[in-house]
Amino acid sequence: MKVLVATTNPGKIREISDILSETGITLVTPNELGLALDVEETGATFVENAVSKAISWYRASSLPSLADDSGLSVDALQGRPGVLSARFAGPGAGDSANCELLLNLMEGQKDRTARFICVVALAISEATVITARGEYEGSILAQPQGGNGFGYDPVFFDPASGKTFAQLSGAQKNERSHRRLALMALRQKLVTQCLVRVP
Ligand code: ITT
Repeated sequence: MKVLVATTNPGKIREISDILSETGITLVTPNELGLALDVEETGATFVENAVSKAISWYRASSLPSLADDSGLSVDALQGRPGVLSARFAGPGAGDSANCELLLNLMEGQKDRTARFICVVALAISEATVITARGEYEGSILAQPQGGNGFGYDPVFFDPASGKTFAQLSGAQKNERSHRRLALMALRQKLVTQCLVRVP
């Protein structure tokens, strides 16, 4: 099955490609097709945004399109930044500005529990979109640590490894992340519906 990785985020493309490399799914990137698309994210939920991105890229490419809408949900901030994670510090804000704003808001907070959430949506036609969700719980540090990954990885402490996601190698993060859990759940749905074979 040939699938378009329907995202403009290079960190996501890298992780999705690595995680799915062990499946029978062949991925193509927007760059490889010479496609560029800016899908406005107006949904109130990860599912709404993921489905809307998957359908938009499907329309543009006529290929099965796999979108990812994801973000960080912080308990002490009532789930923020949530669906606004990419633009928490304003439109066009970069990863370090977003992390800095988060750390400022978390100053003095005792409850530092947070979870990464990822919803993947695979559009296989205009009318058929399969979704799956993954969540991974950790906590927010007071200072960034580590240089790997992207987004909020430097401030997200993973209790299982005792490190931030940015201190893990790509392979270590991909062994357990919210993105892996979502993609494996999606793969299971595809296998159940006989859309892919287990290699
Ligand atoms: P596309 O819409 O093109 O896929 P995007 O980066 O705008 O790219 P989202 O709207 O889903 O995607 O926002 C996701 C943001 O959530 C991302 O920019 C990070 O700030 C954060 N995020 C998601 N997954 C993450 C991860 O694994 N590690 C760190 N931060 C993550």
